[in-house]
Amino acid sequence: MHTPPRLRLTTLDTAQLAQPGSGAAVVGPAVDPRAARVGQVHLGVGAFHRSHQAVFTEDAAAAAGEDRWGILGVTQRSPRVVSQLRPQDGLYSVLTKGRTDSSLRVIGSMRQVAFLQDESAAVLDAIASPDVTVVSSTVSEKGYRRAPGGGPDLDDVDLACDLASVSAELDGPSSAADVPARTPIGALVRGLARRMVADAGPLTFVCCDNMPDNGQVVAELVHGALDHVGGPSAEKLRAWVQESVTFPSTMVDRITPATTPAHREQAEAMLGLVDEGLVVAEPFSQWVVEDTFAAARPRWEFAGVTFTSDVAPWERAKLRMLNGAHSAIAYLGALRGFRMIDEAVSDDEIAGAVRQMMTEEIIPTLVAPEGLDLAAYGEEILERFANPATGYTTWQVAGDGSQKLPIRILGTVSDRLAAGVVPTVAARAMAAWIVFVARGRDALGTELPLDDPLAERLREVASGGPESSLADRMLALTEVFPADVSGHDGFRTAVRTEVTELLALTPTATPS
Ligand code: CS2
Repeated sequence: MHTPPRLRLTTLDTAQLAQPGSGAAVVGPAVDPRAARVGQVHLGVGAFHRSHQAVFTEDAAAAAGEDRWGILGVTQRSPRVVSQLRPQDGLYSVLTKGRTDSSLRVIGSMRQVAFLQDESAAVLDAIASPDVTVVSSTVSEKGYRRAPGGGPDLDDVDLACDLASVSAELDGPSSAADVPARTPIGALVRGLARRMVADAGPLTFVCCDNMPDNGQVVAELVHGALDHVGGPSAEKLRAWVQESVTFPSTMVDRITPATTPAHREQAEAMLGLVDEGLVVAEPFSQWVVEDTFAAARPRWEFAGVTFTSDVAPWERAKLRMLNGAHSAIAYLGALRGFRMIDEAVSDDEIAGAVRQMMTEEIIPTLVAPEGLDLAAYGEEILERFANPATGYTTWQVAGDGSQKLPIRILGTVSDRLAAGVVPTVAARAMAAWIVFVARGRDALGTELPLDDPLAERLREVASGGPESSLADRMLALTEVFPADVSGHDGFRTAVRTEVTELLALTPTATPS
C-alpha cells in the first residue's frame, strides 16, 4: 500500500491547506512557521500543551501579526516527542473530535523541540535569551518534585543534583555548568541564574498544570530551591528572581485523550500526510490567566483567553467539578469494567452519583466565578464526558490517583466536613480508588493498571492486612489524606461502608 509522505515544511507547502477560520475541515497553520522566532519556552511538550497553549499562542501571534512567539518545546521524561516532531520541522496537527464532526489543523507555533537530558545547554540558553520572555509548563502534578508539605523535595536526587549546579551557572561559563539539567524546576532555576548573568531582563513563568494556586506553587518551589543555593552570588540571584520573575496562576481546560492508531489513520486520510506528532482533542478549550506578567507575552486575549486578577475561583471550580468528577467516573467506571469515560458516564448509577456529588457536595464549597452558572457548568461537563468521539479511557484518568485525588476530591471533603456534613458520594469515589488499588481487577476480572508514583507503597499498604481494615489502612496514608479527613469518624465510617460494597462487586484475584 502507498504510504503518504511525512508532514514537514516542504510537504506542507505542497499540501496547500486552507487558512484557519475558512470553515474547511482541514486547515494549515495560522502563522508562517518559517518566519516565527522562539519567544516562549515550554517545559513538558506533551499532548496537552500541543492541543491547548500552543494553539492559543499561535492564534494570538496571528491575530497580533507578531512573528516573535514561536515555542521551544522541551521534553524531560523521554525523547519520544523529539523523534516525532524534529523530522517534521516541529509541525504537528490537532484532530478535533466533536460528537459528529472531526476537523484537523496543522500547528506551526512549535519551532524547536529538545530533550532536556541531551540538549540541556540549548534549553538553559533559551531561558536566558532576551528574545524569550515567557516560560510555561505542563509536567503533571508529580513532575514538580514537591515535598509533602510544599516547597522542593530535596530528597529527590535529580532535583538536588540540579540545585547543586546553580552556583556554577552564576560563576559564568565552566564545565560544571555543562552538567545536564534533569528536572523542570532545576532547569528553570539554572536557566534563571544564566539569565541574570546574561542581564536578559524579566520573565514570566506560566504554570499550566491542574493544581490549585499553580503559580504560587511554582513560586514557592523556585524560591524554596534558591534558599538552598550557596556561593557568593546566591543572595543576588534570590533578589533578582524576587524582582524580575512573576508566576501568574492559570486555569486550563481541554480534554486531550491519548492518540490511538485509529486517530492516526483518520488524520492521515484527512491530511494526506503522515503525522507522527498528532494530538487529539475535544472542541472545547478554555484558558484563564492571572494578569501579572513581568515582560512581553503573546496577545492571548485576542485568541479567547480570559485574563483576570483572581484565577482561584475558576481553578477551584474546574479542579473540583471537572477533574473531581472525571476521577470519580474513572474509578467507579473502571471497577465496573468500563474502558471508556463516555461509556461509564452513560451508566445511570454512575452519572447519578456524580451529578449528586457536583450539586450537593462540590457546588456548596465553591464561589462562582463571575459569569459562570455552576449548575449549568456541571451539566456541560457531563455532556463533554459523554462525547464518544473524544475517546478518553477510564484507565488513563485513573493514573496518578495519589497525586490527583487530594487536589480534586479531598478539598471538597475537607470543606464539607468543616461545614458539618459528611460527603457520602465523595466517600464512594475515594472508596473506588481504594478498591481499584487493592483489587487490581474489575468486575469482569480484567486486571487494572496501577500507574502511580506511589504504586509500590500503595500496594504494600493495600495488601498489608485483612480486607476488613483495608479502608482504615489506606486512610492512614498521610501522603494522600490530610488529618482533618482521615481523623473524621463520620467520613471513615462512610468510606468503610463504600469499600465493603465495592469489594463485593469485584472478584478477588485468582492466585497465579
Ligand atoms: C483528566 C484531565 O487525565 C485526567 O486526569 O481529568 O487531564 C482532564 O481531561 C483535563 O484536565 C481537562 O482539561
